[in-house]
Formats: sequence, C-alpha cells, structure tokens
Amino acid sequence: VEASIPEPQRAAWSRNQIQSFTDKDGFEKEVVRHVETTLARSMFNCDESAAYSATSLAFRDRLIKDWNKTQQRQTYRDTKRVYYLSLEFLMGRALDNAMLNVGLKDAAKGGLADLGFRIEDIIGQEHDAALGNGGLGRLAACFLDSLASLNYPAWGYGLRYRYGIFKQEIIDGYQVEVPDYWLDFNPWEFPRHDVTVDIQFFGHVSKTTKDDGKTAAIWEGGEIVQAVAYDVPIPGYDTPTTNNLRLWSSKASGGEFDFQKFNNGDYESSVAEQQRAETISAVLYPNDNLERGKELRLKQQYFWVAASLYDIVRRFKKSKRGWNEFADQVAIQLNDTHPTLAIVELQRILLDIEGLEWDVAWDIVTKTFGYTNHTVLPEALEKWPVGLVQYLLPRHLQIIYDINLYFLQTVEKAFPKDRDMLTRVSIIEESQPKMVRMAHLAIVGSHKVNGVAELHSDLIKTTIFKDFVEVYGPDKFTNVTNGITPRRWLHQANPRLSELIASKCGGNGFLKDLTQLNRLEAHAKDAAFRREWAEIKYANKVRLAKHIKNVTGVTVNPAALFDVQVKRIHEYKRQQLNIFGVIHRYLTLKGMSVEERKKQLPRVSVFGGKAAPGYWMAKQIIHLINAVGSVINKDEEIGDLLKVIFLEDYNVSKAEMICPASDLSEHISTAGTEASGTSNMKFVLNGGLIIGTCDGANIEITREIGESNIFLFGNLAEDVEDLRHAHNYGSHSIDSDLEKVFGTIESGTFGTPHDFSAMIAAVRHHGDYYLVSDDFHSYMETHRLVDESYRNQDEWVSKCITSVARMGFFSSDRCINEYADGIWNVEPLVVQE
Ligand code: 6GP
Repeated sequence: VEASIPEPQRAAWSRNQIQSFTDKDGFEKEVVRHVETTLARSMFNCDESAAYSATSLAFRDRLIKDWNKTQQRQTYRDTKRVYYLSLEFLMGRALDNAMLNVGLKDAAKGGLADLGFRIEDIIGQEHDAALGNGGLGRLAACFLDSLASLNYPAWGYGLRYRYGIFKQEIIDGYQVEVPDYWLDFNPWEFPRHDVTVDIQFFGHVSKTTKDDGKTAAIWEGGEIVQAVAYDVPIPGYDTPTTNNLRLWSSKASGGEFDFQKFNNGDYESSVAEQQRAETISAVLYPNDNLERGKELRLKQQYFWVAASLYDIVRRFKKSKRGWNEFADQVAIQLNDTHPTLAIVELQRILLDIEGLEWDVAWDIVTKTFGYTNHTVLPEALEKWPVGLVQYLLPRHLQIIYDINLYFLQTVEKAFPKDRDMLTRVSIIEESQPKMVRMAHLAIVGSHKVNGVAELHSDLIKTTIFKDFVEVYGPDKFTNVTNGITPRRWLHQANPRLSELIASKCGGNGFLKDLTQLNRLEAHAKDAAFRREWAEIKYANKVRLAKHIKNVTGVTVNPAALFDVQVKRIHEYKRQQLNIFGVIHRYLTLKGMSVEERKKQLPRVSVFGGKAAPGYWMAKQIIHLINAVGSVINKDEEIGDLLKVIFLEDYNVSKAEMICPASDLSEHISTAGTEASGTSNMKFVLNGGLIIGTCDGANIEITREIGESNIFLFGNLAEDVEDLRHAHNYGSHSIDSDLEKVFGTIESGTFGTPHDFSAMIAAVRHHGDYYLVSDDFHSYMETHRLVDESYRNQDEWVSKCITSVARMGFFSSDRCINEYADGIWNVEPLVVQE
C-alpha cells in the first residue's frame, strides 16, 4: 500500500530538495563529496578511476532528480505511455551522454581540470554497457534517447545480463572470445529490491468451474524464479524529461539459499537452485541475425516479458480505469519477435486472472501491440518447438493454439477451400517437430507491423509476409525508416564538427531538429569553410591512426584514404567481398612499375566487428583479413600505399572514434539482405562518403543526398533470385580478376591455403549465395571511381558537406515521431523545470 500524496504537496517537497549543481564550482564540490564519502577515499589518492566514479555519481544525482520529476508528472497526468520491449539495448557509455544532454559538460571539464584531470581520460574510464549484438540493440538505444529528448512518456524493458556481448581478442589472426563482466561498478543503475515479480515456469494446467458456471484455466506447479528490477535513467537532450529503462535480473525466489539443505550437509544443492535461477539473466546470446532455438533463450524471453507485463498491468491498474481503456493508456512495441510471448501473456492475464471474455481480451491485446521486423533472413526468423513451449509454458501453448484456431477460422472464411493458404499462414508449422512461428504470432497479435527501411518494408510485404497482406489488407503493414540520434553520433562523437556545423546553422538547434542541417548546403562551395571541415576530418584521422598504432603496432598515414567497414561479421554483409577487393588492389599495385606506383593514392582499409562464436565462416573471414594484413603491412614495396587493419573488439565507444575518421565506409550487403543498416547514416553524418549496394537505407540515403554523392554498385534486389538460380542450374562463370585473387590465396601468399578453401568454395562451388562473383567487377570499378574522386579534394569535401546538409531525415527523432503518430498514438508530455 502506498501513501497517496497530492501533487501540490509532492511538488513542494521536490522544490525544497537540495538544488543540483549548475556550474563548475558546484560540480567540484559534488565530486569531492562523493570521493570522500560515497567512495570513502581522500582527494590525495583520487585516481582516474575514482574521479570517473565521483563524476558519474554527481551526474547521476542530477539525473535522478529529473527522473523523479518526470515519473511523478507522468503518473499524475496519467497520459498514454509507450513501452519498448527489447532483448537488447546497446547503450555504450553513459557519462559523456549525460553531461551533454544535461548541458553541463563544460562545467565538468573545467572542474575536472581544476582537480588535475583531463575530461577525455575520465570519460575513457567507463566500461561500455554492451547489452546487445549490433543494429537491433543499438537502434533500441537511439530510440530511448529520442523518446526522452522528445518528451514522450516511455519506458524501455530489457534484461540485465551479467555478461554482455563478449570481448573480442585477436590472437594469431583468430577471434578469441573473452567474457565481459561489466557490473563491477555501475553507477548508472538503481537496484529496486522492492520491485520484484515471481515468474512461473513448467507445471501443468487444470480446469476449474467458477461461480458463474464458466470454466477457467489454472496454471499450477512448476518452478518460480524471481525478477528484480534495475532502473537506468535515460536523460533527454536539453529537456528535464528523464525516462526509465527497466532491466530485469533473475534470482531464486526462495531467498538466498536453502539453509535446511545446508544444515543437512547438502551444501551443493542448496546453492544449485540459486545458480539455476541466476542463469536466466546471466548472458546475452551473441548471435546477430541468427536464432539458435536454445531452451534457456526461451526462458529468458518469457522471464522478461512476464515481469514487464506484470509491471505494466500493475501501473495501469493503479489508475483505476476500466480494461476498455487499456489500449488508450498503453502502447507496447515488440523489437523483433523476441518479445512475442508478451502477446500471449497479456491474453492470459486478461483471460485467466482478470476474467475477461476471450474476444474482449483479444481486442485489447491486438490494439496494444505493434511489431517491428528487422530482417528477412530465413535463419533469423524465430521458431520454437511446440514440445518445448508445452513443457516450459503449458498454459501459453493452449492460448497460442486458441489464437491460431480463431485466426485460421477467419482466414478460412475469406479464402474458402484454400488449404495451402491456411498451411502457410498458420502460427503452427506442421513440420517434424511442430514449430511455433513467432513472426506469425506477432503479426496476428499486433495492430501494426513495420519494416525498418522502404525496400525492406516492401520486401516483407512481397516475400515472407505476403499471405498476411492478403489476409489483413495492406494497411496493417507500414514502414518506419530507421534513424540515429545526432546527439551521440555527431555532437558527442565529433565535437569539433558539431561545433563547426553549429557556427553555420545558427547554433545547436540542429541537434533537436536535424533538418536544420540544410543551412550548411550554401557553404559547400566556400573554400575557407571546406578547409576547416577538412582540417577536422584530418584531426579525427590522426586520432584513429594513433589508436591503430597503439593497438596493432602498425603505422598508418593519416593523409591516406581511410576506407572503413565496421559491423558484425556476416556473409550477407560481405566482408569477404571487401577483403577480396583489397587483395586485388594489392596485386594491381605489385604489378606496377615503381614510377606508376608513385602516382597511386594511398589507402588504409580498416575492418572491425565480432563474429558469433558459433559462426565458423565468419571467423574464417576474420582470419583472412588478418592474414592479408600481416603480409601487406610488411611489404616494403607497397609501404603507405596500402595498409590493412583489423581493429579488435569493435563496440559503441570505438564506433564513436572510428565514424568521424572515415573518408569512405562500406555498406555492401547483397541487395535485399540488409534490412536497413544504421552505421551508413552515422558515417555520412560525420562527413564521410559511402560505397554501397542498392540495399536497405542506402537507397533512401541516395535519394536524400543525391546520386552523385554516393558510390553505388552491384546487382539489384529484384535480380538476386534469378542470379542464384543461374548459379545453381546454369553456368556460373567467375570474374577473371576474382579468380586471380583466389589463385593468390591458393598459392599460399597469405598462409596455409587450406584455411581459406571453404570461403573460396562457397563462391566457386556452392552456388555463391551472396553474389560475390556477380558484384565483384562493379565493386572494383566503383573503387576506381572513388580513387579518382578523392584526388579532387575540393570536390570531395564539397560532396561531404552537401551530404551532411541533406541528412536531416535520418534522425531517430523523425523516426520516433513516426512511430508515435502512426503506430502508438501517443503525445509528448513536457516536464516543467
Ligand atoms: C538489424 C538489421 O540487420 C539491420 O539492417 C538494421 O539496421 C537493424 O536491425 C535495426 O533495424 N537486425 C538485427 O540486428 C537482428 O538481429 C533479428 O534482426
């Protein structure tokens, strides 16, 4: 029972609280206070780590005041809230972001300097919060920033993994995975030991007759695991709105451990239950765009959605509104199919616990949920064996069957005699074993389904979800092209460029309305401006070159063209195409006379990205990149003309250093495979050009910035199927330049040829599914155009400036506003200062 305190009284208390710091002196006092009390250290032995901790705590205190105000106001006004359910939130570092969003970075910089520290060193102390794999998780993090910055009442719900994505080490050219335990000291989370939910697994279902004579299902027995909430404040930029990210941690429900067993001498099993429970939130599955169907993963999913829904329903019930108002108060977005069980769980709550009729409950459910699809790759579409769902969640399986029954009945009415249609759209796949198709369940249980870029949203309508468009009509399917937050990806990552842009755009307004970047366009032809622009790019490259030297020992020339491909390693993203291209470049240089070579443009090819630990081919690609680098980087004939760098452990904070330093970045997926891509947006926004295929958001980037400002190549999505067919059933001739590359690898130039034979065989003998050979020629031709273009620096820099000026569309603010209007139907709620 909570005391109900009237809003005016609450507000008065808040006003009387100690004021947060607003300047350098106030900040210093707070740091000293935290060092001496919270950390129990003296300022005489305050090292960088302690200074980081104290600085973070000082900012955390500030955030928490705004957080309280925001939550109180949202509760008091009781407007509709958005809940973003995502199994991944790839947040990166929090301190720099908090300082900038609150607007007190300069105060902190000055204060830290007074205390003898450089702010960059202090920021660098923070461990990335790496609770995600790649695009999907980072998108969720950008969305949280935009939701808060735009003052939407919104919560994120996720899992508090003890181990985030592994740390990648490169040993002898191979990826080695090291566990990333990141929770040693995390000032950004608040444990809420009072906010717990008991989550049930296993057991059985029995029927009971209620007073009104109706039967109801009861789910009994099994095992209970406790979910404990940890809250992370999410500050908006230039607004007091501070939203909440609630992450659940698992714990045995019966307290610490079983003393009874302990006293009986059975120590091991007394801790076993505890350990089994804690396993649920122990580790993030390290697969990107791949589902492996592991039981523990399904447990994670249910644990997290059940805790989140309990919380959401509890909050709704406090408002004392009727269930008919639920969907007016609550919008839940499913970030891919990972949280699809939430649909079933809400139906179960309304039906079994709240006693609503099926149709009434189902109407509420479908009005509440929206589903975002992030991939068309078949290997990433989630399916769970019926038997496993039955064993783990027996009541949920019954409900899934009922949902399917009612759904198929309506389909049958609309498509009488079309049995194939029923088989195709069914939530249950009649395979051996039978499977629950999560995407089908997500579509049936949501009112809107969206893809993440135009091409992708069209593709889901014409391929994987084609039948559902027939069933529901086209309006249920929509597009929301992804975006990125300009706060982190420009202002924070590239402060000098951000400042230069501000000087021409009438201040920092572009950080809240990115379309204001168009004011830059007029300056693309201004030689003095271009010089300043180029100087900043050069400084960013010098910084990356230093990092490369530090971590790899290789010296690279910052005047060379920096050509970057950083993202998860995946055959569809085609890092193999890139490294084959690098080998081709090397062979071309080797074949030149000394005189000819002198005329060539120096290049640095930078790669970075993790391979899923079980993805053998991706690991081979990493090995080849490193093997090629170790030969080329030592070749004195080649010198600065070509360097090949693999940067280990690519993550958010490294991306913040790499993006601003690229001249050219590679987004070269097989057409039709990359749903959107978001790093393409980050690189262009930081004044780099891109080489890419007509895929994902590259297409919309081209439309916005203009064809002459992007290097497009390769086959189109509409031709992919025919080409694949031809590889398998027709003749498949391989580009002669690519054959030369293969020949060089096979001659042992880069070490034991056998190591790379599978990569070559995939192209030559196994149907070249990713169309490497089909696109190789136009890829190399386009790189030649890049070289030519880069020689004319004035024009190159103009292109970069023009492109940045036209990137306004790709802010995640635009994207969140589209979700809010078109899917969630929520309004911003401004929190007064
Ligand atoms: C990714 C897509 O591969 C990427 O193209 C997109 O930009 C990103 O989602 C955000 O929408 N998908 C995943 O990471 C994934 O695992 C199941 O999808």
